[in-house]
Amino acid sequence: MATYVIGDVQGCFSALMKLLKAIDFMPTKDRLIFCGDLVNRGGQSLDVLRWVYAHQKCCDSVLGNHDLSLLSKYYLKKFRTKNTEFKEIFNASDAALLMDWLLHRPLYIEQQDVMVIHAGLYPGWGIKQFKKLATKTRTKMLSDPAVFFKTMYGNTPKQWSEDLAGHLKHRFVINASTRMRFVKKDGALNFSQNGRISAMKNLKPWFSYFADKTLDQHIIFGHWSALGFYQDRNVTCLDTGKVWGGQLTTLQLENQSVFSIT
Ligand SMILES: [Mn+2]
Repeated sequence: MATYVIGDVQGCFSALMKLLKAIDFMPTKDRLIFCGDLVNRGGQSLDVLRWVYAHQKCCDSVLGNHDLSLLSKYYLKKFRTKNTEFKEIFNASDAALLMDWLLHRPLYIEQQDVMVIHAGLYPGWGIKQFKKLATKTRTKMLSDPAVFFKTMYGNTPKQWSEDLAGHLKHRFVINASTRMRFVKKDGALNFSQNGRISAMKNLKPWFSYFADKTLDQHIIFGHWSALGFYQDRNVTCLDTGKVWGGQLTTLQLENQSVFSIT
C-alpha cells in the first residue's frame, strides 16, 4: 500500500497514465491524492475526469482554481464558452455525473501527518481555523452551487478579518485556498504576481510566513508552476508545470520519494 500525492494534472491525461505506469500504481492497493486543477489547458480534461471518476475508490482530489472555473460555468449554465476542453465536458453524456463528483471534492485532504491544499495555507490562519472555515465554505457551496458561484469571483477583500461575513468571507476562503501565491506583510493577498520568488521584493510567498515555526501538519500544494518542486520543513510544492512543457511530479508519502516524468 502506497499513497501518492500528485501535482497539477491540468488535462494532461497521457502524462498521468505515463506517471502511473512508471510508479507501478495498483488501484487495488494504492491511493492517489491530487493537488487540484485536474482540468484545463492540457487538452485531455474529459479523459482525466473520467479516469479519476472511474477510480474514485482509490483517488481523491482537492479543488483547484481551474476546477472551480469549470464548475462555476457548469452550474451557472454558461455552456457557450470558448474553452474547447470545457465545452467537450459539457457536451459529454456523463457530464452531470462528472460535475457532481468534482463539486463534492474538498478544499483540503488530510492523510497521515500531511494536509493537501491547492494553493496553500493563509498566513493569518492556523490549521485548525482554516479547517473550520474551509468546511463552512464547502457546505455553503454544496447547499446551492449556482448561488455560491454567482458571487465567488472577485479579488476583494484582500485581507482576512474576523468581521468578514457572507459571500465575502467565502470568497476570501476560496481565494486563499485556491489562488494564493504571494502575500504582503500586512496580510493582503496578491493576485498579479505568479513568477519566481527572487523577482519579488515587497511580497513574500505565503509559506515564508511560517518559516520560524513548525506546523502540526506538512502542507502539500500545487498551483505554482513557476516555483516548481519546492520543499522546506513545513511545505512541499508539487506543481512542476507539465502543462507548460515541464514535468508531472508525485510524492509518495510512506517513503517520501519524489518522482517526475516529462
Ligand atoms: Mn491552480
